[in-house]
Amino acid sequence: MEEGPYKYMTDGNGKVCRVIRIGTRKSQLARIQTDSVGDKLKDLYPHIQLEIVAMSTTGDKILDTALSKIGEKSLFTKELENALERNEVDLVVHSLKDLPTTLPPGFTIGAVLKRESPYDAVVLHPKHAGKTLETLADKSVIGTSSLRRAAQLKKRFPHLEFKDIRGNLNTRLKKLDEKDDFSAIILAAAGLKRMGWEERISQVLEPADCMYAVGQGALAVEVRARDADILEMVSVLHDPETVLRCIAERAFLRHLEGGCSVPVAVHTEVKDSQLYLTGAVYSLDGSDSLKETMQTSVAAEDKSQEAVDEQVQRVGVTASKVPGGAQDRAERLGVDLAVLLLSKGAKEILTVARQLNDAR
Ligand code: DPM
Repeated sequence: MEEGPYKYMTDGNGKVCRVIRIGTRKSQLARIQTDSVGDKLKDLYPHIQLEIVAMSTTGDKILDTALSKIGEKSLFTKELENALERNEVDLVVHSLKDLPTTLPPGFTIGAVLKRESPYDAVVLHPKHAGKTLETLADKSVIGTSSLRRAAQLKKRFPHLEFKDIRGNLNTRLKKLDEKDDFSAIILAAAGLKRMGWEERISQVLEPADCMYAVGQGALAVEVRARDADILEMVSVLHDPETVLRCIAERAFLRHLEGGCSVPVAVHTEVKDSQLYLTGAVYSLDGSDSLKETMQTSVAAEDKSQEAVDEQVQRVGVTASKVPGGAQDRAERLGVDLAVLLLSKGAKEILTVARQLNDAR
């Protein structure tokens, strides 16, 4: 048997095989997301042994504070990364939108899976069935602790009020249904679908009402950057179009120096080999905002012209099977759009938003 920090097991035929351990948060959504990636790996590699290791993270423990107020950037990821570092797990499944745009050294995103709906959805208190944000009564209270959602929706629906709501999806739906505090809550459509609660979606928000968060709706697999075997194994899970969109979105957010605590929103689309990125920043009440769109070609280029460097990470993502030139252009697009918004005053808007949010 090979020496090393890994765990091995003997299968029914006396053959020694490596056990692949997947780390996950304990919430039901995290378990569902992890199982779906585990099932895909099982289909692709029927001989591997999978083991799921569940743990709590800071983000799961601090339930009474809005996410945007807890200074820590890697709220949902730190404990899982510690376990990766100590070889207690070999890969970790996250919602891409919870992963900081700069990962700690030694880690990389080895797969970004095909994106589900990236849009936000309205879930109504049952007594308001049939209503929309537009038709809810004046001063109806909407639950969200996302500065991004609140900023856009305050501007668009000035008759509504917005209050923080925390906890995992189960807790939030319970708070909505069993109390009278909220008329509706806003959640990512992708999470609701994965939980099997699609029928609770009464309205999917159009980009004109609410643009989504960077990486929203996509799952990411984080691994040790030096673990070539695991990187190779998970690399087949990459969805090329999702990878290019998310590299552009993450490059945009990183260059703006935004985290999960600033009102930044995006929209991306690939059409006829063109990648379109719309990005926006908002003041907390949405009254001040900047929004621009740029595009770039993501056509697969002539191989001979392409500098192949399999080790390059772009905004934390390693995707050696996706054309490197297209990845470079996607990253450049995100940076260029951020530069454009910064030249128009994005920094001032975000600085004020951060200060006001900290003072809340
Ligand atoms: C981040 C935000 C939220 C999560 C901020 C934002 C929502 C917080 C809130 C960065 N992470 O979106 O502007 O509403 O108080 C989260 C969810 C999912 C991943 C739940 C949700 C599931 C969807 C996905 C929490 N992270 O947004 O409804 O995989 O993208």
